[in-house]
Amino acid sequence: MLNALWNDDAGGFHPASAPDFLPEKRLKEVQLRRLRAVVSRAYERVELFRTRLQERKLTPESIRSLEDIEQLPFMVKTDLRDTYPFGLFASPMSDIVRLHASSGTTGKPIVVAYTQADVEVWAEVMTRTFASCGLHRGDILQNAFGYGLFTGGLGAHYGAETLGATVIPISGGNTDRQIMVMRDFGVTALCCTPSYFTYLVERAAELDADLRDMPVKVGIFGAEPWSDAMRTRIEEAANIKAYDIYGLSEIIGPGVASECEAQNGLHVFEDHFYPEIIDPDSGQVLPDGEEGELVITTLSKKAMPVIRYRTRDITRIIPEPCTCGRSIRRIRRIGRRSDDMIILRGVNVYPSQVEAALLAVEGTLPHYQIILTREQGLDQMTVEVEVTPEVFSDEIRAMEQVRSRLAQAIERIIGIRVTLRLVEPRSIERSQGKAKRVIDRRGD
Ligand code: DLL
Repeated sequence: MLNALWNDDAGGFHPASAPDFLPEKRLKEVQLRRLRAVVSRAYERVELFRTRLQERKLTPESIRSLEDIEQLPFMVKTDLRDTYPFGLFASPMSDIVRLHASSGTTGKPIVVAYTQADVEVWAEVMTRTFASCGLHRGDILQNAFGYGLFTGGLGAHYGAETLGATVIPISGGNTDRQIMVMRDFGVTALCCTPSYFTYLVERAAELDADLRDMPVKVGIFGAEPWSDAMRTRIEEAANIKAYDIYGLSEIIGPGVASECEAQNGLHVFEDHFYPEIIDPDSGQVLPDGEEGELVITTLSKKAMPVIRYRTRDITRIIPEPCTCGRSIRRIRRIGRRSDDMIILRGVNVYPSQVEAALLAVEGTLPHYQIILTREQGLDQMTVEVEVTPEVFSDEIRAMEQVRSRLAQAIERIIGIRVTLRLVEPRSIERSQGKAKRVIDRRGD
């Protein structure tokens, strides 16, 4: 399978031979066959799934067409918490070669498992990810996703090695060393969270190093939302092409979907991950093109099949074909989750909207935080944003200009005015992985 992905003569990824380029009819056949197999496996081996199907008087034989998936119950994050640590495993521990865990915000983590076959599928979808971001053998990839229980580091590692690229497994953190390695090892591509990359750029400048003078040409970013405005900032600051990749631990880790050279939506590797978009309130499946919650079914996972998993990520399927020629479906970039909505004076606000507004204004830096408080029963939002040293050290006038532009930009996007606090560079804590953009003090 992997050999089919690699074509030395073509200098890299060979779209026509990849399984996700199967003609639609053939792809649907593969999806149905795999769906039936995964449903049977979960029914036979996972009690929670079997009980839920029995309650609905369903059996694996009820799945006769792809549309029949809509009869199956959803899975949610609490299912993983309630069965902590191993309750959803469909393989004996002797067949499981890897465990990862995701910490989440409260209490116990969720644990996910992989058989050898699962690890191979993961390497394959990550190979496709890197290939569609333009990487090939000969590239030197600095992998600054965290290695450890987080899926980012090892997920990216195996994919890049399988592609034939040279991987530097530096993991997250130790930023000065990252910059030295990037320069001295001739790094051509780097992957990490977008927020960590903005810190790398900043720290490089402090060390009198400019990423624009280095051979790095591609950045592969994911694991947290980042706006198009953030992408523009990143691409300009480092003179790279910045790609968005998406995934989640419950499904496999990174490698569920990836942008291609068109940078216009993420292709879902739908021979392994079957996407649906639902109305988050009614649970009804929505037609392609409509925005809703992304639900994913793993079609080939052995150790921990996950069926109709409600990701909470909001997106839509893009019905039009992609200019890159790949026939697999795309989703819009994920700007928000259904659970990160803030209700402010009756208006729904998402942190990503605030980011887009902030970064559209000159004089701001890509470091900000949203602080939520509750006063007399009403939610209040304060946006803290760093401004450039020039703005900060200038007379009050420059600050006031930026403040008024920011207030207008935010009001234009979310419809209301918020409290703004302009702070000096380096006042907001830098993250080495996922940035903490929202500080919720409403319960304090
Ligand atoms: O973040 C896996 C990953 C690693 C993806 C490296 C990409 C790169 P979790 O820690 O389980 O897994 O977090 C998954 O992060 O449900 C989204 O809400 C968010 N997320 C991941 N990628 C993106 C992205 C990894 N490109 C959760 N854009 C998901 C927006 C993203 N949000």
